[in-house]
Amino acid sequence: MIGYGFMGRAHSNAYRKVNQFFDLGYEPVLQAACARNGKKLKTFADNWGWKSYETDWRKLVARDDIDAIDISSPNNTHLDIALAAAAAGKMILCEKPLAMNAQEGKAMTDAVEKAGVANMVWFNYRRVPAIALARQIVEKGNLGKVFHYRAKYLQDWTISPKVPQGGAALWRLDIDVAGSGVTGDLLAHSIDTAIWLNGPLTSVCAMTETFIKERQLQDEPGKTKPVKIDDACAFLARFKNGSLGTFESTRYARGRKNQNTFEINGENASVCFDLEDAHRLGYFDHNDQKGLHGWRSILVTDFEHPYMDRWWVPGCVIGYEHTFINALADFLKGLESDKKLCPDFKDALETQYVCDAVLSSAKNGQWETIK
Ligand code: SOE
Repeated sequence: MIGYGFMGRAHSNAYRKVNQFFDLGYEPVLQAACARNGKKLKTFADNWGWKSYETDWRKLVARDDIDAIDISSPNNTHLDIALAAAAAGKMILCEKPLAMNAQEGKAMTDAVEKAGVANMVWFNYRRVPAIALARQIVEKGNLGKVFHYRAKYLQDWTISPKVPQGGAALWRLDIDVAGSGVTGDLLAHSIDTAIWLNGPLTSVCAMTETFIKERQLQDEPGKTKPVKIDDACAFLARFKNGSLGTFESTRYARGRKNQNTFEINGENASVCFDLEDAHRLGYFDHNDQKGLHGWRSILVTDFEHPYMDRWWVPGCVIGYEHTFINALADFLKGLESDKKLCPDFKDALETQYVCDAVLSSAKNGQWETIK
């Protein structure tokens, strides 16, 4: 595994737990962790039980005792690592967004396809049981014709102009490392979920804003640098199935810490979800008995709900970290069958095309068609 930040911890936890909760033919071995800062890396590796560590990712990729590479490092490192790992015949589990832009994402997708290596992207929210239940409801056709898809992804941690950019944790604010702001970081999640639940988007029209134009550099005290990322982004979309979409994301919604929501309105029923109330799925069924119509709030913890037979007894909720364990279990199970693993690089590339179209629409003020 390359990287030891927030995602390095979430993924390490998944590797350690997955076989305790799922019956799988494969068992991950925590063979080596990799990052540039050897001292911090050792502390991290010892804490999570990684057997060894490397400070140069090229050495890690060259090791023949390693079958899979997990890319948990910042976005500007994904391309080179993925190309090298694919060429070395390793499986790849890559953190989202797939790449800095679609051009990089396409090169990565071509490389894994050419090498024929198993690959996935950690769009963990697909593995929230309530979201997976929404997918089952959509697949059963309960919604009927879909008219509207509405998504929001709101946070508030960059409102202070004192928050610096760059360096560990704050690389998300640095365009050269992140590739974009909320579009790649947050809307990529919303778009991935939307494509999964409602099919492909065909065109978008977006606006973005950078509220704080200049920030101090975390690693060079006293120096500042212009901020080039999108702090906020809102876009309209058309879906292939004829429905209309609205998407909004910001890191300036005071009070919203990680509010990831969607609502789908169909002719027969609607579903809605809010990550801040993650174990519940809202469902409205127009076919309910007259006079008893109303939104149900389904507590998604029963054994028949997605993933929940693997966890506790009904009523006992699971959390954020479990979505990564569920995702890893699906990946490992996929290795045992011919079924396409998803979301893989190809799926994530679709999301990347939408992100690119959103950013260029925001620049040129025009509707953009999705490739
Ligand atoms: C950003 O704050 C972030 O950590 C994203 O990078 C994650 O993908 C998201 O799930 C939580 O928020």
